[in-house]
Amino acid sequence: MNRRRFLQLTGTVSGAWLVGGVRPRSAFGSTRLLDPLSQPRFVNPLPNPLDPRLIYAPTFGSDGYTIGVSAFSQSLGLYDPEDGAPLMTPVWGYGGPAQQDGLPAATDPGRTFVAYRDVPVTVQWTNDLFGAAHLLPVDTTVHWANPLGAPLGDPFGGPVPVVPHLHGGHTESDSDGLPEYWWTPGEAITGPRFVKTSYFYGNDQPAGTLWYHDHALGITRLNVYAGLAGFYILRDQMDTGMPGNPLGLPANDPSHPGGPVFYEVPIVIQDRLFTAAGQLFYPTEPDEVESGFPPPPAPSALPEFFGDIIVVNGQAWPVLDVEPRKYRFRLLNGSDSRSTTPGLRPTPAGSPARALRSSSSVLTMRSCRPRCRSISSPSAPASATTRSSTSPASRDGPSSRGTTPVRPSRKARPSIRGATVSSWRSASALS
Ligand SMILES: [Cu+2]
Repeated sequence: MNRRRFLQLTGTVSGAWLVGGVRPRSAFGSTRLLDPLSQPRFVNPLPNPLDPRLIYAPTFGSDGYTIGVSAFSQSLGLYDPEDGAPLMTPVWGYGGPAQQDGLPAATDPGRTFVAYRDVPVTVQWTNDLFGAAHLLPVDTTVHWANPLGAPLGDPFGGPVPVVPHLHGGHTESDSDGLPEYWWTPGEAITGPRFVKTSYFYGNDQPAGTLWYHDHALGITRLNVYAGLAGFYILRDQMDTGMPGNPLGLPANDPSHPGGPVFYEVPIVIQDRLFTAAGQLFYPTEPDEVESGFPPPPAPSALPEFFGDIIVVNGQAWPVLDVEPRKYRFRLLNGSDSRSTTPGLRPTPAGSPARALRSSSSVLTMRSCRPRCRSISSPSAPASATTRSSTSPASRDGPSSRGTTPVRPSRKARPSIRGATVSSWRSASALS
């Protein structure tokens, strides 16, 4: 059996464990996790990363941005299995300094950069995680940023190092966010190859779908998992993103006379584990203890990670209202290890909620004819402090049994007659 085949098999097996709800208990200790079967599916509207309110606005000049990394809480579309109330999740995110339309400044995933070929942009990145320890268990026994130079295996309490990287970008080395270019809040401590915090992106490459994410040494997986990732869409004179573009691609038109229309939809798929209280959970795995040797320090890094709740554009198992027409999707696998074979298939007729619950679908599309009246995308990431009383779950009232998924009411949610995006398999990796 070659290595590739071995990885395929083991990846499939561990993925199946988690999706089926059977977990290797030893890995998670006594932590009570949120049961994926307790969560409603396909009720959270899918945010569109190209909604104008989710696109970064330049903050200085026409080509400059100031983007910070900060800690906050956000609704990822999870609900308390007991009473249906939305759960808030402490996350990290990227964000600009200004509030936009009352939406939070920082979001998970981060807002979208829309850049143009051969038009360079400058981003002043800041690390605003002042006073924060890491949200997740840091393995201090591996080669990592280790800002305090602590002895191997010592617990880590901060300060948190970050460094952003534009994935797929043709970027000058000093702005490429290599793993040893990190810095802590206020640039108090910097990595051994730190150069600067104002990054230059030349954009001298073909139009395409890029993404940006954290890249700090030895904790990239954790920082991305905490929320530090977002889209970077590069356009050119052919792929303008405007209605009537030379390629004839479906495009968005927020100022369409009949109301805004969104026919171009970036989609980032990420798998997560959550505690029963809605906190991000990342397992630890002590190495095997061989007799005669002292137990190794925990936590130690996992070879792979598979979450059992699928989050798409920052919302768990969302739904997208679509018209019977062509759409343009840009797909990004933002998971750690989970593989994805994107595909569209018709939603089974009948009771879609029940049929889809056990499927591998990550996103459902609900058809509306002839025109989607309310565009689902503007619902953006929920604010940090409010609990919406009009969320799909709470609108249906409390669920009587803890494990019963909260279903959308028939009145509020027309029956699903569309398509689903299914996932699993193939390969992804964070660079
Ligand atoms: Cu990358």
